[in-house]
Amino acid sequence: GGPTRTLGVTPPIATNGPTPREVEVTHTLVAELERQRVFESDEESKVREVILGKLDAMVKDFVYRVSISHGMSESLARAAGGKIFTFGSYRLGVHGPGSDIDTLCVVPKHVQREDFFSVFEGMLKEREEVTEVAGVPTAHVPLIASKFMGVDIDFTFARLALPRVEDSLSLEDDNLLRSLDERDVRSLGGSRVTDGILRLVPNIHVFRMALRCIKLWAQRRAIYSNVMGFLGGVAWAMLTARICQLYPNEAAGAIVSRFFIIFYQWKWPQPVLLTQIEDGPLSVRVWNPKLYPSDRLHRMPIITPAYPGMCATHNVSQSTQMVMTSEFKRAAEVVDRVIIGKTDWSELFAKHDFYFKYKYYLQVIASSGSADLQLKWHGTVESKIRQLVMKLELVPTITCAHPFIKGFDQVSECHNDNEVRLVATGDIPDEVAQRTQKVDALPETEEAKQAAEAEAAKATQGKEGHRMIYTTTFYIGLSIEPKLAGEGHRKLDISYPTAEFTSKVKQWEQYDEASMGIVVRHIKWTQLPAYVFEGGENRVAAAAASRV
Ligand code: 3AT
Ligand code: MN
Ligand code: MN
Repeated sequence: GGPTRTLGVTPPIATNGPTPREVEVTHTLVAELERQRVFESDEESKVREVILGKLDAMVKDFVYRVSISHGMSESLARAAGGKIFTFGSYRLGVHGPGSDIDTLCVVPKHVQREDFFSVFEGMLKEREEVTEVAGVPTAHVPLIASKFMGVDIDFTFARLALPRVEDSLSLEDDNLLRSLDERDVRSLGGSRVTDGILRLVPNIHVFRMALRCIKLWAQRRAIYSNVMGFLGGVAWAMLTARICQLYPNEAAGAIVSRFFIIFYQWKWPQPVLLTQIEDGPLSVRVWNPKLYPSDRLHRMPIITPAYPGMCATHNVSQSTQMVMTSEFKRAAEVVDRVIIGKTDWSELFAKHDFYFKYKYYLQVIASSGSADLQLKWHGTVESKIRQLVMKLELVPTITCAHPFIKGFDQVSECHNDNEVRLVATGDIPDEVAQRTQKVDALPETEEAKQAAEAEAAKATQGKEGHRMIYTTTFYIGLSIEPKLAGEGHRKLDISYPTAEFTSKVKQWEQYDEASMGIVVRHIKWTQLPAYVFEGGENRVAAAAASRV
């Protein structure tokens, strides 16, 4: 072929192709990913294509209907167009069998956001293929979540300053952002960033396979979560893309190996960039640590490649950075052994050992009296855990405050006030434990909410003082500085960060003292409840198994 186009902010490190061994380990990697069921079947991908065809027609019909209601002629209303774009894992080509499809409905300027949440949402509800519809117009990125032919679909919306949206429209041009509403700019961001990443990798197939590996590894090692201060899907994709740029002709197995070595040694806070950060037509700020002190606080900056360039990792703290760095190191060592034939890829994807690692854990228990309330309370508390972690990092004896990526939801049938109090503080008596169940999903739709309410009413009906109490428990592992020789008992004092945190979450506008609880307490490893060792094994059996 001709000269290869250089992608990225530096020239590549090496332009050679893979060695025979690198080709071989790439084959075994693909086989392992298949065994781990990360790919969907051909039939499933056909269904997604059919769905997208139908959705694109629906968006055009939506624009047509709104145009007609504005008194436009039949032909002008048809010409107004409308187009559906995708972003997220489906657009990147790294989605699994259960992934949703993230879509962006782009419409001309006479179609309003209100029309989207009335007309379009109404059209969805009328479709026989649709089983769930839930509009969230007030979210940071407003969306309609739905299920279409059994597949979860997220619809976001952007209104352009154009009279028509044609099928040939590309969202690449920064000038499209001119004179748009802030929410439209944000909604366009998801799609523009994903497309930017795809444009900036030298070989899309290699990038996809490597990213599938990195995503599975990060999920298994419990470091895939933007909210908790680790990295989310977009950040993992950008890191993978950067390694692809540095080794443009390598195979996926080799990309994965370089990925761990390079990011273990990366000189943070040097940012990871896929392209130079550019200025653009808006007055919004672009990431710039020289100009903005708050940007200097980012520990592992990974900058999005579409204008306005932003840091996708502003949630990373000292502790989560430490955890990720040690995971890069472990992974680099495992992959070294894969390459010399001393182990196989499955070891890379071994489950995390979070619940074996620490002597002490913090439990953050959020409780309330209804499933509906608990969904919001769970989210509110979850979004503040990061702040608790950062406060804990300031305690002199704590060297690392490691948050687990998800909370555990449960519901307990309580028979009196004392039981309610015990459940809310995490001291569930055996008797109540027998009336406690894991909650797989708190209700997000009106139907699910009513079903949960009906079930709770059935369990407590006519029984004086009986109530269903919902809890979500988050865990933070604590590394404590070892005692110095001759030093007496070291007391761990977390009262200040804990008090700060509880008062912060209680500032939530919907907080209500009477119906919601928030408790932080520390426990020893031996006090961890059985449910954290998912898979039914008890602590002792799980510990024994992890030592094999
Ligand atoms: P899945 O395969 O769907 O699990 P994904 O990377 O597609 O992986 P999501 O569907 O959750 O993950 O998110 C798709 C994109 O939507 C990623 C990001 O650009 C945007 N996004 C997700 N969550 C939020 C959020 N809370 N706020 C703003 N943007 C978000
Ligand atoms: Mn998705
Ligand atoms: Mn989604």
